[in-house]
Amino acid sequence: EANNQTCVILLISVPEGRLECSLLGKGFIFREETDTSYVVLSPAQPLKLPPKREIILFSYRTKYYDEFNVWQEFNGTFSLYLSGPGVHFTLPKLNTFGSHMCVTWESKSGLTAFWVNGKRSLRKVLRPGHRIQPQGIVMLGQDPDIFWGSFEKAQSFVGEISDLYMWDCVLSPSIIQNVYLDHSFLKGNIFDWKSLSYKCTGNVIVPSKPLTGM
Ligand SMILES: *[C@@H]1O[C@H](CO)[C@@H](O)[C@H](O)[C@H]1NC(C)=O
Ligand SMILES: [Ca+2]
Repeated sequence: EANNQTCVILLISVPEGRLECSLLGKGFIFREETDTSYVVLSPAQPLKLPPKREIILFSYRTKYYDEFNVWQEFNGTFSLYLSGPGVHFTLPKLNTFGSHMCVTWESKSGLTAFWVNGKRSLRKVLRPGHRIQPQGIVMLGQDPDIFWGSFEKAQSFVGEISDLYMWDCVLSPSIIQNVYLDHSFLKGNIFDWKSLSYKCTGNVIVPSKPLTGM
């Protein structure tokens, strides 16, 4: 509870407004389970993309729907949900030395795959023909059950997220492997870690020095 109080004080003392600077070599560190810490990301263009608890990995929510949410479930499977329906994948565990995860979904066919450290899962079909709606909020760290709020501590992310990229098309397998292997690829046209616009709320650390050895 004392920590929560500190968070509130921190919140007040943090100047309003978005930070926009290069995150290259840095990451957002979520230090503890909270229902107050999150990072809101501002896309470079509108989003219109064709342990023993649930963990939200990525959430994009519009007013009434969880448009595009990536979860690690209670049972350890990984899921992508698009405004309701979801598909589930059994994948290698995320590990403490860092894992590279990529999710691809193609609107027309609904083909969905998860990639972990450059290897692709089998593909499944999710909502062929569905369209993701614009004007939502992308959030790391919390799962909003309403627009911009109603978080649950038990679903929060604890750990470190870095190198987030998003494109409005499905990248070829060789490009996805290059993202993992040597970081030489096209700029993310929705999110690009090298020029990300974001705003942290609560207890989220952005180290000032680049991480080494990653
Ligand atoms: C894991 O949990 C999800 C979400 O509750 C469920 O849909 C899926 O069938 C489960 N998978 C296994 C292998 O138990
Ligand atoms: Ca929730």
